[in-house]
Formats: sequence, structure tokens, C-alpha cells
Amino acid sequence: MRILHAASLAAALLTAGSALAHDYRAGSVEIDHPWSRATPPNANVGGGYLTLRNDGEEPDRLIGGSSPAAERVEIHTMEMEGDVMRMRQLPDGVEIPAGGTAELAPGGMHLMLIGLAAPLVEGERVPLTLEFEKAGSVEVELAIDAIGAGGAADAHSGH
Ligand SMILES: [Cu+2]
Repeated sequence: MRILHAASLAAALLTAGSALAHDYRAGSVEIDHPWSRATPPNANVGGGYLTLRNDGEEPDRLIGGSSPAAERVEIHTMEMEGDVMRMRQLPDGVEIPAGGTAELAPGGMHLMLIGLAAPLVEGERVPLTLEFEKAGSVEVELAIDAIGAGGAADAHSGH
């Protein structure tokens, strides 16, 4: 039964590997580690962060998203206005250059889950459908990290 044992070990390693990597693909776009932060009770909004890599020959564009966990999902950016960091919706979404990456991270571009059905809880996974102009839509899961994870000043308290 040596062979069987080796095969199941390999399967176990594969499973562990993909759980760690936590990435997805839509067409030529790889979606790397979608995550969010736990929210306080009664919070109405949450963020969504991920890295998009385009290994195709043409640019693509993240144009929207949706989630059963929120009334709607918007794509936002943050900009300094004088001394104040302000958030603004990106109606045209985020371009992912051919052979390039686009990063949605705390303090910069991000997804905004608006009208949360329930607080986001550390350790849980939240389903999220991402919509790309060319690659179409793909379902991913946001891994919920601790409140305050990821450094940068909390972007979402201003909403
Ligand atoms: Cu925002």
C-alpha cells in the first residue's frame, strides 16, 4: 500500500498549498489573496483588498463586484485633499495593464462593501463575485483578517 500512501500524501500537500496561496483566475487575470478586515459590531461598510495580475496580451479592467454579504460593492480610491485623505468611487474601475499588476490595498484603491448584512468576522470567508471587462466574472472568497490588519490608516471610518 506504499503507492496509495504516497498518493494521498501528495493530495494532502496540494490541498495545503492551494489553501495557503488562496488565489483565483479569470481569463488572463490572476486574483491573488482577496482579503478584508473584521469590522466592529454595527459597522455598515467593509473593505476588500487583492492583487490582480494580468499575464495576457491585452489590458483588462476590474469593473465591479457583488457579494451576498453587502447591498453593493464599489471600487474606491483614496486621495489627499489638503490634509485630509478622501475616498472617491472609481466609476470606470481599475485597469490591469497587459503583463502588469493592479493592487487594491489599505490606503489606496480598494473594494468597498456597502450595507453589510452582518459584521465581518475574523477567520471567516466572505463570497465575492468580481467582474472584469474582458475576463468576465469570477467568484472568490475574501479571507477576513483581524481588525486593523494591514497597517495603513483605516480608510473606512470616514463613511
Ligand atoms: Cu472606500
